[in-house]
Order: sequence, then structure tokens, then C-alpha cells
Amino acid sequence: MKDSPLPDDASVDDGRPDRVERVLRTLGKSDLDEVEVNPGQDVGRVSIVHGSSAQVIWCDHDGLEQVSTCQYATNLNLRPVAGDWVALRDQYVVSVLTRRNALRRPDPNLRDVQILAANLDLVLLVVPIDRGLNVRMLERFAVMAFDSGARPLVVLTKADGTSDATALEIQTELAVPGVDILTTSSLSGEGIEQLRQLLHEGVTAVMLGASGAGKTSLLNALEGSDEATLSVGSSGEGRHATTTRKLYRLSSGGVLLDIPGIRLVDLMSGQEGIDETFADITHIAERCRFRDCAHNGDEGCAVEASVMSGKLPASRLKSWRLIQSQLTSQSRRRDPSTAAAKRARRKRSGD
Ligand SMILES: Nc1nc2c(ncn2[C@@H]2O[C@H](COP(=O)(O)OP(=O)(O)OP(=O)(O)O)[C@@H](O)[C@H]2O)c(=O)[nH]1
Ligand SMILES: [Mg+2]
Ligand SMILES: [Zn+2]
Repeated sequence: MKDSPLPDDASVDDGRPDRVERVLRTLGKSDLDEVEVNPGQDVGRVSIVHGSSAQVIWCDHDGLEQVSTCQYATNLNLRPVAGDWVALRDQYVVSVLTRRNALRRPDPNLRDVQILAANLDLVLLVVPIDRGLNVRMLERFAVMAFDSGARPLVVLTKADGTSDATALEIQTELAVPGVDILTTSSLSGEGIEQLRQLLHEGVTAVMLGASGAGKTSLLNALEGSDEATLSVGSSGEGRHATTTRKLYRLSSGGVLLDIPGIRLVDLMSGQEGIDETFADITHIAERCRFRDCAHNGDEGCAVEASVMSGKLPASRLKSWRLIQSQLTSQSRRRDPSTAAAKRARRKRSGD
């Protein structure tokens, strides 16, 4: 018997807030996610986006979990992506809640950015080692991961296909200093338990990697599921077995986003991710004479001096220059529209 004097129809604590919180936790809500919605609205998380609607797992008025395909309200503030927290009214998505971070890449037309997933704790850089390590690709993925603001973790896959995993782990450490590395095989099960332990309640992870890297196979190994995978061609790339971005809830309590492989590893315009991926160079560069030193024949360049003295591998500086020049040419390619706009403005103002 309750001894509360409150009338029956008042919003007494009927356990609903706890039930809602429990459902949201199973959807990967961490203490960093703020998922407050207005009265009369329900909260949910986007698991798949299809064109103009999204599959949302949400919590109903009784605190029970529901899965619905939800249309977007006409005045929706943002286009939802997998991993977004959303407010629903009558099963319409009425607002996308503030993202605490997001994984982005430039849109293929380079005019805009494409958001791949939102509200992430971990970005798993999924890199196969059965044909050696593609350092360039790893570096580019690391830049994307750092730019997202979530923690990167390298997951080396297909360890069963190499006899030299230790050497490849050392190469990985050199390519992305300071980033944790987990070596796995979906075939033998190596590393799968450790991965499972990382993906506990409150953790949202996304798998970032080339097509055929073994992302979906990791999901299947973790969950015993049977999502489609495809064999890898002679080029070492898969044929896009996964075609949609999808959020999975894991038995270990966390959630995992499987996304199609990224073929063209374009970079974001963010310098920050580059600075963090190349933390060794960033650190040495503090001693360069000029703050905007290009580490390329510049006077008083500490980075080049470190290469000369053997302290910094020349390959690191080469990688840094490559990424830096790609970044510059990308922003130039983006520029024409800006240049055209400037020309148009000048024309209009008659100068
Ligand atoms: N030997 C071996 N093969 C693996 C392993 N993991 C995946 N593969 C194979 O690699 C191929 C591609 O695996 P997927 O899991 O489909 O790769 P994906 O990264 O999801 O590819 P997309 O969905 O296209 O982005 C499949 O033929 C898998 O059987 C592994 O640990 N060992
Ligand atoms: Mg896949
Ligand atoms: Zn320099």
C-alpha cells in the first residue's frame, strides 16, 4: 500500500522514468547524451535512415520499447542519421536532438559534408592485415576518426591470414601513435571477446573501414548473427556487401553501427584530425621557427631536422605531406563555387 496522499491521476512516480531510462540505456545512451524532449513527445534513436523516413527505436508513453518507421515533420531541423536521438510526436520525427559528435566525410561532390553517424563513443578503424597494412588508408581513417571527436581504436582484422601480426601491429603503432590497437580474426575468434568487453552498456561504436575490411564479419562474430558479407576481389576491396548504415544492439550492452565501406578515402577539411594523427610531427613542429612551417625546405624546420637526425622516420613526414597536399587541393576544388559566388557578388555590386 502506498502512503502517498497524491490523487490517482497525478504524475506519481509509477516507475515510468526508470523504464524509459532502461530502454534508452539499451539504445546506447551514455551520461554524455542529453535526450530531453518536450511534454507530449517521445524519445528514440534512429537505427536506419531510408530516404525520407527513418526506422526509430523509441520508448512509448508506458515506457515500453517500440520500433517504427517514422516520417519526418515538414519543419524538421536536420536530416537524421543513424545514431541520432530524436523527438517523436505521433510517430513523426519532429526534431533531431543536439548531436554531441558526428563522423563526417566530404560529400562525393566535395561541395558539402556527409554525416555518416552521430553520438559516438568509439570509432573502430577496421583495417585488414591479411595482405599487409595499408598505412595510407589507416592514416586517412584516423584523421576522420579524430575529427569526429570520438575515441579512435584500431581493429586489425583477418589476423588468421598473416604469419606476421606482430610486425604489422608495430607498423600500426608507428602510423597512429597513441591509438589503442586490437588484433582480431572473425574466423578464429581472436580478439572478439576483448572487443565485446569494450562494447558494453552506454557505448556507441561505429565501424569505419574500406569495403571488404571485415566490418560486418566482426558484427557476426560478436553476435553470432548472419548479416550479409561478400568475398573480396583481387584488388583487395570488397563489393559493398553492406549498403545501408544500421545501428545494432549488442548482447554485450553496447550499440554498434555497421556502415558501408568507404572506397574513396577523402579527407575532411579539419586540420585537427591531422594534427592528432600526426601527434609526433605536431609535437616536434612546436620547435619550427615559423608557426605556419610547411616542413618542406623551410628555414629552421625542426621536423626536417628530426628526419635528418633519424629521430623521425622519413615515411611519417612523407605521409604528412601527402595528406596535407590532399587537403589543400580539396579546399581548392571546393573553392570554385565560392569564387563564382564572389564573382557574382562583384558583378551585382558593379565593381
Ligand atoms: N580469413 C578471414 N576472412 C575474413 C575475416 N573477416 C572477414 N573476412 C572475409 O572478408 C570478406 C569481406 O568481409 P565483410 O565482413 O563483408 O567486409 P565489410 O567490411 O563488411 O565490407 P562492406 O560491407 O562492403 O563495407 C568476406 O569474404 C569475409 O568472409 C577474417 O577474420 N578472416
Ligand atoms: Mg559490411
Ligand atoms: Zn617545420
